[in-house]
Amino acid sequence: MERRWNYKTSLWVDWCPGCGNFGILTAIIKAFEELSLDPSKTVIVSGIGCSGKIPHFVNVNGVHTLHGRAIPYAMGIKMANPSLTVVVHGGDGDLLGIGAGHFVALGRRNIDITVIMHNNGVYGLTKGQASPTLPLGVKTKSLAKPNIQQAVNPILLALASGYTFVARAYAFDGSHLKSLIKMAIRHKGVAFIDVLQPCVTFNDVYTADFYRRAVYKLDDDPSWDPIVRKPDDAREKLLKAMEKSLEWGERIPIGLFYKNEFVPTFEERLSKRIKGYPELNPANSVIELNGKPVLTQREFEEIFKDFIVKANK
Ligand SMILES: Cc1ncc(C[n+]2csc(CCOP(=O)(O)OP(=O)(O)O)c2C)c(N)n1
Ligand code: SF4
Ligand SMILES: [Mg+2]
Repeated sequence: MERRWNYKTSLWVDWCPGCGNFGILTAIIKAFEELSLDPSKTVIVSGIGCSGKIPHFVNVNGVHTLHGRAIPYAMGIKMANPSLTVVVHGGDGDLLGIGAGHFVALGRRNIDITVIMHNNGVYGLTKGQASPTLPLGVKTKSLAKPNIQQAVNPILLALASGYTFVARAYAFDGSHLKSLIKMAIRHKGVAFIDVLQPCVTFNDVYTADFYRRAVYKLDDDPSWDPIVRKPDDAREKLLKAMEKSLEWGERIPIGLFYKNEFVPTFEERLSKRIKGYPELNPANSVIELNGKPVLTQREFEEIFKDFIVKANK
């Protein structure tokens, strides 16, 4: 019989009413439900920001770590225990400002985790400064003058860094976002979803009204086929995705830009160097002292009992 889990925690969700983060939270919970992910084998890792609060609201393992450092935590978790489903949630400041180096490194490694970016164009938690995705010359209400820096293009950066699944979604198109999250989690390799997320408090330019008018689905074009079906197609599909990623303004494409499962994952590359990996990994290795385990399972559970996630059924 299929197991049903309750993925909602009972904590009060303290985002501003109308925030796009609510759409992302609903979509991730629905995706987990439909994939029937075991909460004890699933981990959400976040940085600091309004977006970073999400692990508190989803009843799976969660790590709310440092600003910009969600990706290295997630990489460590996945490498130590490759059987886990690992999902990173980060803000645009978190992933593409302070954490940009880690974002690029993860693409190069192609570790089998999913990165979901809450892209609101601002540093929401710290009162609306321009984030790395706010275009040059745009003035949101908390900026004294128009933005003096150029924006980075998250889709283009992900493609150039080596991400093997790259998509964009809109926070208030819940069923579309949910299906992309499911595809991203199932994808073999590193997946990135850039989620356009209205910030009702600080971003009065990229509002829900603006996105409702601008976004269109790549899928609506029957000739759009972003999936690499044989290795030789990769270059052509990558170039097409890069070109498509430049479209921004009155019309903004959402959907899948690129998917390539022919690139070996980091786990596969590592297994060629480390005997027994990934079956034998730090999470299931016995740590011995003088031929005896340092901790038995019971002792371990006793020490860490406050941290063990028990799913509500
Ligand atoms: C090392 C470090 N630098 C700066 C901060 C201050 N800080 C906290 S959240 C944040 C930016 C949040 O913006 P974003 O990542 O886009 O997340 P959002 O709040 O928009 O979801 C900053 C600069 C911090 N907590 N730690
Ligand atoms: S400040 Fe913006 S991003 Fe943060 S909770 Fe409020 S609306 Fe959402
Ligand atoms: Mg932000």
